[in-house]
Amino acid sequence: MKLIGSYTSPFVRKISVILLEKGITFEFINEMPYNAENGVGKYNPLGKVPALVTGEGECWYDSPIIAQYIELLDIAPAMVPREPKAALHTRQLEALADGIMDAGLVIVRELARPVAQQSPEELLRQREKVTRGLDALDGFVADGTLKAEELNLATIAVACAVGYLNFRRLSPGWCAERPHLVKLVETLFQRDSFARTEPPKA
Ligand SMILES: N[C@@H](CCC(=O)N[C@@H](CS)C(=O)NCC(=O)O)C(=O)O
Repeated sequence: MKLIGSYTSPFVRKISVILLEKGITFEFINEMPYNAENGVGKYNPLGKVPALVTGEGECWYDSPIIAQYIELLDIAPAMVPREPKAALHTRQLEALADGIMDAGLVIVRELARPVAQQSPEELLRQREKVTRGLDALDGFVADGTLKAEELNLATIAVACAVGYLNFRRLSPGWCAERPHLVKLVETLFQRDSFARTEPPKA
């Protein structure tokens, strides 16, 4: 199995963590999707990472689909509950975490533009998504919807989203008033799978 990805992508990290936790061996093909010369389009017409190529040559994207494909392999530990509605709840939490990653990515891209071309309105819009998303996640940990001691697709996605904000220093004070979320991500960050997929220091 080959995972096409970059070491800084939180979506790729989510998939890497799942594969490591399940003990599935894979080859990592490092591609930089934002570089002019990159081979990502061979695997995903949208030119985005991650993509997963199976031993049979099937190619899967994007990260929620890859996560679903991996669950089909039925290798423990299960990352999604079997009961359909509970599974949908888990996937919705994944979508929320992925949305925070998307907003973070837009902020990083916007800040990479010359200052005169940056849109303060767009930056604010995206920052509000991050803030509301983090508030919602903190509430979900507080009410027990998300549990720090549970390893599943939702908790992994949440830790990857927060890990990305930390890595890009996008929301430096996020932990000040979100103690429940802090506990969840600190628990996840202690796992070997997270240590092994930490984004490279700049
Ligand atoms: N919804 C996609 C998002 C993936 C994504 O945005 N990946 C970024 C890297 S973090 C990318 O490859 N961007 C390249 C581009 O947008 O051209 C997923 O979950 O896989």
